[in-house]
Amino acid sequence: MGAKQYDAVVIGAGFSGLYMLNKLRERGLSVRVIEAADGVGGVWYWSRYPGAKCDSDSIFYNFTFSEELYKKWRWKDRYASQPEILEYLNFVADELELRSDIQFKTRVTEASFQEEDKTWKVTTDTNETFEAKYLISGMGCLSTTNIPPFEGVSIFQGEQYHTGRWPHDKVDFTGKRVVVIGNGSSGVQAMPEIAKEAKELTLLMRTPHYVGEARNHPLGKEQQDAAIANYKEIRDAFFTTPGGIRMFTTGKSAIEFSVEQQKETLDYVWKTGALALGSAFPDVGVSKETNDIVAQYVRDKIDEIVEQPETAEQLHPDYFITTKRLIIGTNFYEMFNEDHVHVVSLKDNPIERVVENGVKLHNETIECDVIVYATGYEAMTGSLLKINLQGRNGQTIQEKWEEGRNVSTYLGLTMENFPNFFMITGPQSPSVLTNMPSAIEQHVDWIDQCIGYVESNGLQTIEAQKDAELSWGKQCDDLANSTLFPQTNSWYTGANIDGTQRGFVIYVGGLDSYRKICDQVAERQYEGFTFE
Ligand code: N01
Repeated sequence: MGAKQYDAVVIGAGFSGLYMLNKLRERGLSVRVIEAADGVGGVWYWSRYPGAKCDSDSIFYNFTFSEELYKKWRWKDRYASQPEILEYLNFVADELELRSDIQFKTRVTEASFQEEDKTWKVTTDTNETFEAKYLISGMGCLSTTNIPPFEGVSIFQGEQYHTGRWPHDKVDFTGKRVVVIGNGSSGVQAMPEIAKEAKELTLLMRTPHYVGEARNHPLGKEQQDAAIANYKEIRDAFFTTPGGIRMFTTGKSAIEFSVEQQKETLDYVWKTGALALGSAFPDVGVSKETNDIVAQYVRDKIDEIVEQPETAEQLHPDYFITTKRLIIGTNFYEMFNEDHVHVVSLKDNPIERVVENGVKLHNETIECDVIVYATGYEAMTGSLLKINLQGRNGQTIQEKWEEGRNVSTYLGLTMENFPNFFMITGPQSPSVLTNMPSAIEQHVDWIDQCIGYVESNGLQTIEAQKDAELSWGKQCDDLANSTLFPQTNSWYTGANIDGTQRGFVIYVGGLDSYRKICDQVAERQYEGFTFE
């Protein structure tokens, strides 16, 4: 069978792929979106674990490019649950009639740039070939799951699940002994739900994390109406704030306040939704003093909530707060007051292997019927590195990035030697440090404008210059090194996965500043790019 011809191939039908498709279709381009799942949704299709929710306020966790579309949807809760977000993305696909251009149950395995005709040749696991002038990754930052290579996984006699690849049917934990490995956002959301059914629940914890109170609640009609009425304000936050979302802030360093005022502020945050622990004092990510004040506040809260002092002590985090993704949860610390919920620190008692009836640690074996891997993702670069992506002269992305985190991009959007290839929320863009739909809309709009420029000028290719790439990398590194972020082992740095090269690959300067930089590049006729 010959290759199917399109103007653009987009990989993934999550938020990114759906909006990119809509934009390019409006531009009159032929587009094929290739999606591995049998439905739209991306990460929200796969992450069906109990309690899965988004930690951005729901009224910001949607598209704002169309006022009409925005006003047709009402969120039920302050923090939308996975089923509700999936329903929203299906609603978007239906409203914009996107499905006819999406090919489901198909995974891109290879994509290579053909010098002869300046097109991308894309191959899939269904043995199909597509050719397109433009190739766009909408694969997201957190889509390739990390299952640590524990020995013995295949001999375990019970059930095993990863939070990021959860079955469609409900998993029944009733009367079962459950081990959860991992206490990031996924584990923290899933455990209190699992604890409601399980006979025993044991968390195997490598690092204690900071978990703030989510304070989720249903949105009443009045709040829903206000969200609709405030469309312009919500859209404005996408453009004018560092996180692409309106968050509570004092606008000042903690050290400008008295000890009583600091506590009052943090009490307010804890009562109203503790994601704002990361924004109440804007220097929390750069000032050790502020960081310590906020971190100590959470440790004190843990002591207040957890009745057993030894357990509370075990749950005390000690890295700089916010340098790993801040977690919000409901009943997480409270859950440890129940007799059937336990935590085992892996610090001096690491996992040795999975055995037939449980998990063997250095000092003991925890017997169980179910193992839940809440062990996260090969974040930021994992999905891109999984595809055999080859640019000019057969250079692979693995070669370019030296097998991992030595990431080199221009603006987190494009790469030298990979003409007409774009990454939506790629490494070295603000991505995961923002409200994702805000970052996605900005990237898609920019890519669409860029493609418009190439097309209207009768050009064949646009490609990042090496110098521009190097200087962008330095700008990203300098900014990151002025913060506390690189000092912590996290998925931001790739250090969540043993043996991965370490590198901080996120632009920390804020979405508002980043947008200005991208706009300026475009205004200057795509400064830093070459054309053919
Ligand atoms: O993954 P994680 P996640 N042995 O990487 C542990 C987004 N998200 O799926 O901290 C033992 O955060 C690991 O330990 P350590 C959000 O951006 C959002 O929970 O590396 N343990 C950690 O405890 C989030 O940050 C929402 O020492 C091992 C856990 O597994 C991101 O997705 C909901 C291990 C992994 O935590 C990822 O969250 C869910 C090993 N070998 C996800 N390897 C919301 O919007 C890893 N761990 C709320």
